[in-house]
Amino acid sequence: MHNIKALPFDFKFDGQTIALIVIDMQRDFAEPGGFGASLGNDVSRIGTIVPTVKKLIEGFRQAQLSVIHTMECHLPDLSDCPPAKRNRGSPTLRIGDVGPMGRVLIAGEPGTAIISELAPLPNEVVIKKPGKGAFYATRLDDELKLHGITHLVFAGVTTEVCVQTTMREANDRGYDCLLAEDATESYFAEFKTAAIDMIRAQSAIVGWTATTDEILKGINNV
Ligand code: C5J
Repeated sequence: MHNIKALPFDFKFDGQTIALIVIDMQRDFAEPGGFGASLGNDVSRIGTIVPTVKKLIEGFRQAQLSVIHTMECHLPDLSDCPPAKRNRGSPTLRIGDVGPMGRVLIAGEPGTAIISELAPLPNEVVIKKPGKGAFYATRLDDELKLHGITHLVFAGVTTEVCVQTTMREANDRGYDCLLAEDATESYFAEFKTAAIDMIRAQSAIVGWTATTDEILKGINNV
């Protein structure tokens, strides 16, 4: 049995049953000219976690544990993008519009790609997701079951949107979920703090949180 020092109490798991899910570390959320910026956000906050997310990914790879990446994106014909999502608000660019990094949030476009420092290896699962949650309209649950995964560590962006939505979906499906506090970020500092508090409140009602260093110690049984 492995043990990670976490809040609100230690997170325990058996050897190969744990996987890392890196949520939406895409240029569209982290760079000027992408989807995040089109909504009026200061995207510079997202880049600050790249070294920590990289350290976490490398730790999982070295421990020969699964790393799964997700990408929020849509088909070029937008058939998987509900009008309610595309037409909401007054962004400077809507999903599918042509921006400085290609068509916003469209699969295969330069801006939709995962940040190069965090690029998936050829053997790693990449889940393209049309929603905020990574289980909605994807094969994620099947992939996890196929590999006997019961425990999930989460990193990525944004804490209170795609990360938290996916953790809630996973929790409802029976996975034990742990968020790497310093490997997730939001455009809003207060939303990140609130999301972390919400997740681990009420005896881990959605899941646990821990630092990347504690997670790496735990997966290596240090
Ligand atoms: C958002 C995400 N914030 N990955 N997506 O639209 O959190």
